[in-house]
Amino acid sequence: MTEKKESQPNTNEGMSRRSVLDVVTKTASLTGLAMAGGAGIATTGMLSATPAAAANKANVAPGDLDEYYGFWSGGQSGEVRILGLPSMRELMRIPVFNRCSATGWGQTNESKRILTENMLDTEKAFLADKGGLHANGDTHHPHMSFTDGTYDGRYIFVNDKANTRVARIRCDVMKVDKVISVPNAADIHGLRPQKYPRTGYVFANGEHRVPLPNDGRYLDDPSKYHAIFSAIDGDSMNVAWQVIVDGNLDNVDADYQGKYAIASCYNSEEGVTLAEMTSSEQDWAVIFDIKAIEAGVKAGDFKVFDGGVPVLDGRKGSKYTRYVPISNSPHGVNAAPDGHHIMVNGKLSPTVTVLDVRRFPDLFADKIKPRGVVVAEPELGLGPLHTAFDNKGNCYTTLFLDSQVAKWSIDLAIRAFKGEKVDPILDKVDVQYQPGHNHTSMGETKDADGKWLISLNKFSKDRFINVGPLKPENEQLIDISGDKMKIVHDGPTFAEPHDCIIVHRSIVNPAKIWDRKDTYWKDATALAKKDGVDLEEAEHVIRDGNKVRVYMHSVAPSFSLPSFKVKQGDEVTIVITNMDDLDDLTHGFTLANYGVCFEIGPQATASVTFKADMPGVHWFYCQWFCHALHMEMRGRMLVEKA
Ligand code: K7E
Ligand code: CUA
Repeated sequence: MTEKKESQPNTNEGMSRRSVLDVVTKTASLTGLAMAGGAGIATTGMLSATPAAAANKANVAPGDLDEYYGFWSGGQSGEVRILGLPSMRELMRIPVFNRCSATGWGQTNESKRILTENMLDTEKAFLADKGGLHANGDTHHPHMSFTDGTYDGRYIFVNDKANTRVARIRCDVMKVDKVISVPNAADIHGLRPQKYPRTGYVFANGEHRVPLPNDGRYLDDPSKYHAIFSAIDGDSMNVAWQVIVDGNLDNVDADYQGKYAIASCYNSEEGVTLAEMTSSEQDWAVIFDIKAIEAGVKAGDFKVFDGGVPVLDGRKGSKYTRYVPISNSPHGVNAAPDGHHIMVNGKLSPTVTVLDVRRFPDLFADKIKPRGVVVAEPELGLGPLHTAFDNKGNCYTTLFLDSQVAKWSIDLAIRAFKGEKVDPILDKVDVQYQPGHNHTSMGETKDADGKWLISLNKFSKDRFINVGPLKPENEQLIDISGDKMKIVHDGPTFAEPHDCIIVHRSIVNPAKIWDRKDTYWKDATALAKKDGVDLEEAEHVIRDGNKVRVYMHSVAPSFSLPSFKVKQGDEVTIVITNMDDLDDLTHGFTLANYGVCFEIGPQATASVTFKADMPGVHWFYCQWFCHALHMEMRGRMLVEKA
């Protein structure tokens, strides 16, 4: 079956025979629907174009493979999801800041190490009586590592706004390998990797201003409150340096030259209440001069607060930053694939402000005024939040309040800004409803391909059968290959995919099975070595005082130990190695009534440690359907009464 999938062509030619048939059937059925459904549907705009032809392009038939990987943030669910595009099929969930009942993320020793090894001391102390782990996370911005301005397939980075963390996902196994807590900053929101020459830095915005140091001494002294911009080294996942800025930091992007990062800032008032925060007409975008900051670090021009990180002063007047006034409360920041233009989305202003990075050197040399880097400011509609790009110099901006996406031309917008009587807006499409982020296929790289746009809409309202007061969000796939945008698919999703990226599948090459040499389970390997156990042949119970280590391997449909004994009160560590090496042969280990449950991928080792405080016989079983005798893949733990 695997062989067959592998040989499936993934080109448009490969689908074309089926496509021809599909056009015929879809045209017939949608014409029927339009007649029966009446005017209510037509007002959505979905049927205004030729939906059959468009819908056909998004159709990926059973057995066919998608052309793109979508990496979706899971918002308050704390995870990252993998979708296939254009089918919009959800392929996998990667637990990140959440805990996962299926895979044991947050329970296995391997995941606990990753989740705790880079915690701050204050955080560790805070969590000590709460099981040592955060219970939640809030992912917003998943972004892939770059090399030379385009995705390189190594990592996905994602922020946790809820607990001020940044995580890294290894794209070879699609598992998190690093989680760090960012010191000094509060509530990481905007996050973007350096595009050139490579990632390099991962820029992370601490959104909320907090006292620095935030040790309980200050509440109402605004001069003590700061927002912190962080540059994380994407290779080591250490925070390389931080910069104090004025205002609240919102979103961020990097240029295509590797010289600047640009963040949107709201709350130039530096207020702490809503009325205070929105009273001013002008906020700003802050531009960071990376080389100058690196030189400042070298020269020792910083202070150190928590975490041993150099913190530079980038407030107004600093040589490390420049502040470009932008109308009230800008939000998304998006670098265009032309390599020169940076879009700052107005949110409370109906405009997108276009900055030209080629003018930044003059700005830092004080040869031009801050607004001198603005080359266009088209008025697009109400509530512009984020902008995506095609490969033809066009932009696609979400209009939250208008529930629309506006397509506009960078060139026309620049000409209009110079006074020419041209309208930069090329098209608008209604989306259902209230879009936040959007994203185009490869659109945040120099390889933007202009094929697909996804609009991540915050409300679905009437688009799906009602599931109660809490409704899914609605993610709409839009065909942007022609002059007019065409919505071709509605996809409900659970709270709350803020953002996503769409990556061509040729860039992502995950492994089919684990490599036994992987260091993911390095602690288990070290433990086994100490105990003189070969993980691949393991069927051992080793007692060390009141600590018991149980080593097993699994080959479908059995664990190497049919039963083992421990004593009540023992601290038990179970280490299991899955010796099956077939694609898609995952086992699981559930220890009934002990709350123990985890995944063991083919050729992987996974382990868990718990206290055997409940006497009796407890069955353990494989919870990943693996074999015709999967139900029989089980054994017993006897906990002898103390
Ligand atoms: Cu606009 Cu957190 Cu990227 Cu939500 S953020 S929309
Ligand atoms: Cu092994 Cu189910």
